[in-house]
Amino acid sequence: MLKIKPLITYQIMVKLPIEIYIHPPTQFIVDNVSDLLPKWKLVPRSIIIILLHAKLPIEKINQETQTEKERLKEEFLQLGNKLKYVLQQENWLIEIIDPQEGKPINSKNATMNFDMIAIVNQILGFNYYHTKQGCKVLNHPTQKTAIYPSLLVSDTDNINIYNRLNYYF
Ligand code: B12
Repeated sequence: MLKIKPLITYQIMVKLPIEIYIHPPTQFIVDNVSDLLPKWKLVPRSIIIILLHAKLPIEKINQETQTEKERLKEEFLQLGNKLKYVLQQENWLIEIIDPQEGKPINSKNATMNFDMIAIVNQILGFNYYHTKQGCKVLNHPTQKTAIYPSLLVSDTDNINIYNRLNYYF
């Protein structure tokens, strides 16, 4: 059962859905902000969880899943950069978190990475499981493992982001 409803938009190349959830940061993020976002002098007020629907399950490692993950990362970066541009016009801070490694794209010296799966589990309540190699993989309610989680953080509030997304996208 979903705790909050997503905004839905669509990918550019393949018309698959993108779920967008806007939420205040978790206590873990607030407590560890200097390790997660070393450039920031303040605590973020919003996190934007972006779940891109994948063409296929991505829990296996093979050429198909790697190609699909690259495509999804590109889709995420296009959306992330667009939102970044919109919010920066109004002098808000916004950070794109690299979905592969969980560190801000523009400050790789972070000493802790955003654990996407822990965040999605905590905020949205989606389950996950551990692979043999110890990676946590999401079990999305409808998509199962055909989902690509990614994240943005900002110092503006949830309502402002929500309004910008509705206006521009
Ligand atoms: C490291 C990693 C791996 C490692 C796993 C080792 C490990 N110990 O984690 C390796 C390289 C093995 C791996 C493999 C795979 N991975 Co991987 N991996 C990651 C990565 C980069 C980080 C995971 C992480 O942070 N782990 C945290 C661990 C290290 O810490 P922990 O002690 O267990 O937990 C602490 C935190 O959870 C913390 N915590 C608790 N609450 C909170 C809240 C917040 C906000 C924070 C920051 C921390 C936090 O407290 C805990 C205790 O200290 C994520 C991307 C990301 N940034 O999330 C992708 C990611 C989880 N992987 C992913 C995938 C798909 C895979 C694969 C399954 C397949 C593939 N095609 O790549 C393969 C596995 C193949 C197989 N058959 O096993 C996807 C999952 C997508 C999904 N649909 O769920 C992710 C999200 C990357 C992506 N965007 O594509 N992976």
